[in-house]
Amino acid sequence: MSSPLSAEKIKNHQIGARIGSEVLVFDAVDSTNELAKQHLFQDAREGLVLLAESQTRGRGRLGRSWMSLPGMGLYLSLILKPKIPTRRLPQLTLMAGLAAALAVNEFSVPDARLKWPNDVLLNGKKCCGILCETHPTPTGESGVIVGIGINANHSPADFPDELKSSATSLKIETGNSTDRQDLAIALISHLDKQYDAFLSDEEPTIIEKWLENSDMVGKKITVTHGNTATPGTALGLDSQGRLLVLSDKGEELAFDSGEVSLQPREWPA
Ligand code: BT5
Repeated sequence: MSSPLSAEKIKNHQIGARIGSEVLVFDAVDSTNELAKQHLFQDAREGLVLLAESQTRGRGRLGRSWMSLPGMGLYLSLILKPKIPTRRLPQLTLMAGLAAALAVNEFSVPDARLKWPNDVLLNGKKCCGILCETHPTPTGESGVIVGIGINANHSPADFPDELKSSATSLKIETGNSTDRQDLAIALISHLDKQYDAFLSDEEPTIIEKWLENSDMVGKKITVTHGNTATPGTALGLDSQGRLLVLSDKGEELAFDSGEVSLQPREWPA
């Protein structure tokens, strides 16, 4: 377990002009995304970052949970109020994943790879997940809570059996402990840069940057959406950030959400 996070120390780095202009650190919370939502409803400023030492009800997508052991990982939420067309909102998950992968890369060899839509992998296992949630603000703008969980100092024994084959941490992959304070500073700094670029760049740029940090294209995958599993080959992302797949039946499909499995498939021939 590394030393406790300090909002003062993080702010002293003067990392982000926008993201990280205000940083709050909590001990145990239910979910940093839930806490961020309360701050959003009280009209908190864009760029507010909330961090917690642990979460009792850390959440993933679709009601799933995020294991958030005390002092082992980074549990961060930030508030954005982007003035962008609604169609671009899903690209914020890609922007946050890119920033998280670049932050992880500062502490890791091999490089982190992105898996659509919201995972950061090390050696094919998940070390980080992103959860973006959109809410209206009291002033009528659209507010986005970006939640990021990164596994830093977990040992294999810290993961329950059901996560042992799919989850990993920086420590497991590199053999080194990571100072979570430094990881938080790197993450906030990359988020600030990538968010600025996202707002000012031409629309396809985020897609190109995301793809440069992913190995998915050309891979055999299975996309599960609702109750339907579609085996096929990943072709890339379209300009909105949807996953393009050539199904094994020869159809070209675009997914705006879903689960992707990269593992070798065991389908009947
Ligand atoms: C995610 O959901 O990957 C989004 C995770 C976001 C967590 C952050 S932490 C700060 C902020 N506050 C919150 O309450 N949440 C955010 P999803 O793609 O649905 O993946 C969830 C699945 O990942 C679970 O069902 C497990 O299978 C697996 N999982 C749970 N905890 C994990 C962990 N610590 N490391 C790796 N995999 C995990």
